[in-house]
Amino acid sequence: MSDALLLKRALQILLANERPGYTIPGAGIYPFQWKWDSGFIALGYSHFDLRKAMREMETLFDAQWANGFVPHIIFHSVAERENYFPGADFYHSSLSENANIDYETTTLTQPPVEGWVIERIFRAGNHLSEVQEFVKRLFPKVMAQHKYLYENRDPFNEGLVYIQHNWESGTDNSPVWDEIWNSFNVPEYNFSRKDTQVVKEEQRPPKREYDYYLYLIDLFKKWHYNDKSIAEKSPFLVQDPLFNSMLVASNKSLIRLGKLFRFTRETEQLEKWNKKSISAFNEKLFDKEAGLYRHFDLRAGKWLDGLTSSGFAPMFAGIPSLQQMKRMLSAMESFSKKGQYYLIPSFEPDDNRFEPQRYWRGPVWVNMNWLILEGLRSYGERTWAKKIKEETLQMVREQGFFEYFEPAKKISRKQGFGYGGQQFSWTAALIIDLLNDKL
Ligand code: 2M8
Repeated sequence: MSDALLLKRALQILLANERPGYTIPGAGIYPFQWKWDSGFIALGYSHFDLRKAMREMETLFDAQWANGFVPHIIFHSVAERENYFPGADFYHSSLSENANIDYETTTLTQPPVEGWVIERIFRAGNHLSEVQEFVKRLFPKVMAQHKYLYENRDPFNEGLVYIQHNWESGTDNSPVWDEIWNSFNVPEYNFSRKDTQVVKEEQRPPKREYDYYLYLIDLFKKWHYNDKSIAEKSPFLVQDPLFNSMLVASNKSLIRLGKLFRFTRETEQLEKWNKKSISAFNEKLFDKEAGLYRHFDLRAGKWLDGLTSSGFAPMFAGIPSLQQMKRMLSAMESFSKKGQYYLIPSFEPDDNRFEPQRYWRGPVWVNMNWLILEGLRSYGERTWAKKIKEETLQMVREQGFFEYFEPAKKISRKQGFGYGGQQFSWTAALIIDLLNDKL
């Protein structure tokens, strides 16, 4: 497929997934607005329609809570209620004193990509007063989100924030969570899965894992979604390298924007937060032996077992030194299984828990590839960045605009399809970005 055709398809997908004021990640499987998906989607829009890009972000922040928290799903459409589980009635967000009263949302968040997304939108249209006004309007909202995170998700004041649920990581069923699930018991829940009606079971998390996901939310409900109680009592409390990288990268973007738009007090605060975050990041999460960053389990007081593509995300935020970055390249090489696999599988292929088709347990994801290649480029590592870019385009050409992708090149060539949802928005949005890129 030519680049022109690929671009045309990508544009068609984004527009087909567009709903009034927001864009769904994928029809059938994800029928509402998702937080970090909206960030990648806005980036795609910024190449051809800045208004759509700005609107995607504005709609997301309309659902922000009183305490700055930004929920991970906004259940805009009543008509789609029956098509997704767990929905608004499971979360029961009004149990929290901070919940948004105008929108039905979840009570969990997702990686804070908004700061750097807004900077990219600004760069795409900085001469336009409409875009400048957008930045001025959104800056305080993103700032409020960061304040929420630093003040409520960092109980030991380390500069690293924790996630309270695997759904907050974005990498839902990663094998790194397995040992947490093995550390406690939960009841069997009775519910009807919606995801496995549209995607094959072997490409989604098993039912027993969903019981754990739901149980955590039930615990939080009991505590009225109070972060203090969650930090004190919940069995799941993790400092995730992807989530924290997005926070640091967004801090940096806000610092640059804050200087331009004279948010002086905020900029000083962001600089303080970031200094602390970066040094804690390198001291606590970098695994010298493996050559990449790890997840830290605050309950068990140790790294979680397993190497993931999230461990490469800190490059996007400029966190590793040049020397650490070089070390990460050899880790990346080993994820490629001597070139047999497309870069970058979501989980280390030599680990016996690796599953090439199952969601975040092995397949390649376009958003992770994009973040990592942007990170490499910022270090001047053009060869690797280009390699990931080309492999990503090739994989999408062979398999289509799927949610996630078969890593083995041999199988990809023959099979002609990927996994999970089809006509997937962030895949399309980021392909638009890659095709517009001069790398
Ligand atoms: C997946 O997560 C949702 C829950 O949030 C699900 O499985 O129902 C993840 O891949 C997540 O990162 C993504 O934002 C979401 C929508 O694409 O789907």
